[in-house]
Amino acid sequence: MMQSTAKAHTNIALIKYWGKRNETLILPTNNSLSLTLDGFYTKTTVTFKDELTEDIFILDDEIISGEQYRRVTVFLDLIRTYAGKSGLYAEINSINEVPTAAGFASSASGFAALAAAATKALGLTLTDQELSMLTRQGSGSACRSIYGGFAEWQKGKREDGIDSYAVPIAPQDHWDIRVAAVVLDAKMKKVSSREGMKRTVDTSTFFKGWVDRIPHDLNLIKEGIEERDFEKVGQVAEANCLKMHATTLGAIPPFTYWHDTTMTVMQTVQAMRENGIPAYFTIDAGPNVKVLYLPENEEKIQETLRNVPGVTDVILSRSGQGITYL
Ligand code: 2P0
Repeated sequence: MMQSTAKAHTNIALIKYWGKRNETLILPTNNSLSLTLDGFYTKTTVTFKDELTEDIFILDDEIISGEQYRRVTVFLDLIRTYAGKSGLYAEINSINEVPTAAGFASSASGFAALAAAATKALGLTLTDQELSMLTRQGSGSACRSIYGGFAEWQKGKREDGIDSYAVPIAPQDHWDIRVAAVVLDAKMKKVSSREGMKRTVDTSTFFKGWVDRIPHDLNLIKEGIEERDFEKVGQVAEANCLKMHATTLGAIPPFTYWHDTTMTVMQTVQAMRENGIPAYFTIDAGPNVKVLYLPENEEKIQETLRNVPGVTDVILSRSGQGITYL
């Protein structure tokens, strides 16, 4: 039977992907670097069946239609073409263990699990780089979820995108660094990351400054990861996040993902540092905050963050594994 099940974990970017140079192929303007998280994953079974006349996508026991369905079938078309199996449709059954409230993009673990299961079901044997390159075309950040631990998405130079994929930087067991996802009670009008990064590339006065500084941040953070230097990694990650968010303020029209509680959590993290507890924040395209910390400070970090007014939950995670087949 042409069936396979794969599990992929989501990842948090410490050097952010923010800007595309090609929207169709999903080619980025800058390299990014992330930590895969063990707490959040998607498990997907893909079954290709001769009798199907279209794909069926079931997510958490619900049949999906609309834009979410379209993105999945367009991505499967790409894999079918790659495998020379056009006209062969699949049932896709996914379970998401990524709480949407935590503000993690389930698209990262979702497209990574889908790419892995679909290619395996079609009998393709791909290298991790080939799988990452394919996965990228489903959702950019997903190409980093092929690997456990730390991974870097190399933007590549080619127009056809075959040199744009993620590579492993350090495995899951390299370093027990942890992430607290701080969930806020923040109801905001959403600017999707796709729309937000496009507006920034097209209009933000600060975009050039963002791109220019990436090589510097990447070099430093890679040194920090290798040396397991928490301060170095934390400082670079926090500063990189602030620069990414600064670009949105220079866009036309300007926008921000921050809520007043976002600011309060950021200040709480900085205050913890002043009190001798090392912790650093990073924020994606939403109001929630992710806090980097070391195991010995877990209790204090969790308690402090839970006590911030407007914080509804704190979800802890460790370094996670890459793609696994079940
Ligand atoms: C990241 N984000 O590096 C950055 C930081 C959001 C902020 O990747 O359009 O869902 O599917 O390639 O991967 C979110 O963007 O966007 C994202 P597409 P994606 O994690």
